[in-house]
Amino acid sequence: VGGRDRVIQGFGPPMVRENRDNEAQEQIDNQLPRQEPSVRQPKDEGNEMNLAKPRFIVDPNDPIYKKGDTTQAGEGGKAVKVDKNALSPEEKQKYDKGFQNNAFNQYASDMISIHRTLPSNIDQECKTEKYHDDLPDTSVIVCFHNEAWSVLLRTVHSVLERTPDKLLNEIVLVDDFSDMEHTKSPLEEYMSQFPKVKILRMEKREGLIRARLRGAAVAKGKVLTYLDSHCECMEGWIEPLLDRIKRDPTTVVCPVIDVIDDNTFEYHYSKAYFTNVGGFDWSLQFNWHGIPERDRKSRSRAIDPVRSPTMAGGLFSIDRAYFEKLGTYDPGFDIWGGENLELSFKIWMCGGTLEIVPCSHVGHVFRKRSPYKWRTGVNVLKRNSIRLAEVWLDEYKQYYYERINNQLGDFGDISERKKLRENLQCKSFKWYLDNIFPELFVPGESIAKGEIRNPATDKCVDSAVGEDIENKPVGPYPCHGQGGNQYWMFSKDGEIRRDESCVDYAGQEVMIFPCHGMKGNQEWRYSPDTSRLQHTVSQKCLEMSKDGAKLLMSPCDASNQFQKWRFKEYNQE
Ligand code: UD2
Ligand code: MN
Repeated sequence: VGGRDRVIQGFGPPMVRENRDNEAQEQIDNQLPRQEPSVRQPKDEGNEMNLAKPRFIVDPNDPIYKKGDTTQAGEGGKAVKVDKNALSPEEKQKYDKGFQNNAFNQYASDMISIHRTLPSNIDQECKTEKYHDDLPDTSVIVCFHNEAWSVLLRTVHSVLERTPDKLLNEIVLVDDFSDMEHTKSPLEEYMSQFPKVKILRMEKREGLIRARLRGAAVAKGKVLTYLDSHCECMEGWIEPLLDRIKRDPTTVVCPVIDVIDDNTFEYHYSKAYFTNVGGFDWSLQFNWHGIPERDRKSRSRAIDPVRSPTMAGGLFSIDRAYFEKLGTYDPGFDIWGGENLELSFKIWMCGGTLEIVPCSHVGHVFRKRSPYKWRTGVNVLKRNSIRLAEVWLDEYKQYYYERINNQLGDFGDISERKKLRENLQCKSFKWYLDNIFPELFVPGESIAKGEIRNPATDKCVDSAVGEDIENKPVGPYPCHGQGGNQYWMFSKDGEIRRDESCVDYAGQEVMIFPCHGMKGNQEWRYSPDTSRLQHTVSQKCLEMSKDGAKLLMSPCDASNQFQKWRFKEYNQE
């Protein structure tokens, strides 16, 4: 593997050309293909390295290349607010295009220096923390598919400028078959100034998981550190991570991922006290939650590393040999998703530890949508998740399959991955749930599950759940039999829930609210004989409006067919 990879080292000596070559620079600005200048000498085999002098590098007038101007937009991690309506029609177009191409505000990013400073109000205790003085070095691997120029460069510079030289072995930029022009020769020329930066090109679109594997295959550092291509590392980000690995190479560590606003590029530093850890739900989606009670108790300081059941996926450091021992990632994972849980489960189940280190901070631009193309005709994320469930979830995989209505489709061959788990002699998923993530609600403990149907109208209780969904009314929707937003669990405590979200009635509308476990407005009673769903506190019953458009709460009435509900599956005890 990796033999055909083209690792492109910077060609020629580091050289920064200060004089603006207008023509070349304009081409970069417009992201047009670069043309050979007519005066260029014919290629001389064997001597090409010396002839190919960078023609473009830095335009001192372009704000992104400025350094040390504390009055510049975005310095100190501050927000850059662009009033779109005040822009000229041309600029407005640029602004819109930036958002379209990236799903973040490229226009704002292009006003900010790629060397910008970040907030200085960091946790006091982190400033005096001491680390091992013989830390291992790291390769920083950044995979990208069509990343914006200023954003990609800011990622690289934040690593170059904030990682002690002896700890940074190299930066490997893995280009996952981008087609934006600036990712081609301009990127090569620019990076040629920095001998530590290598560019590895994929010959076809691999997706981020295989791209990461190819990066790992060429990396030379003792530790591998992965970052997304829209990050900014804070001063002192790497030492706390490497320190944990130095102490125990089976410890895998994540920095605190600070939010860089997708619109203003404001950097939100998150204090140690607010550190969250990673979890997941039975749709196999990653989520964040507070540090569980038992871990809070065992920690003496907020800045102490904290164990995390899962990782978000994009930003972490791992001992290279340990990553290999764990069988890296499933190379059958395509494009995006699932790999973070695969690695997380594997680390815990096969004897390692996964931690978040509150003194290490890296910002990441969180986006609301994915700006790039996925594969057509296949649900990549679902396929990845099924591979993951088959190999690591044991009998618990059924809970995920119920969510996707048992429609597995073709998920490819997983025999190699099963063999890997066997060879590593990993513990069971039950062990993982009992010991590492006991907070997780397990559907098996519920009395009823599946869709909740009103037979008179064939409509089902339907709602999306999740952090952004709170306080939205629950609606009726024609039953679709696909699980998803119509999949509910009726818990022993009388909750109608999906993962951490509960159906809640506080006297107004029936809403989705985070489960609080205190019964109250989230307690319901159901009897398969009456088929009624009665809210304990208000004594009212859930009712479908006559036109089937709304869910109501009404006085219970045994003869009312609009108050009858059927769970797909009811477990008589
Ligand atoms: C999160 C992770 C991301 C990854 C993903 C699940 C964080 C902050 N981010 O999604 O790293 O674990 O969950 O898979 O934890 N890319 C490619 N080729 C592709 C698609 C993406 O190289 O085909 C690159 C992309 O340019 C980016 C990285 O992979 O640098 C992650 O993609 P994303 O930023 O769209 O994912 P994100 O942050 O929503
Ligand atoms: Mn990302």
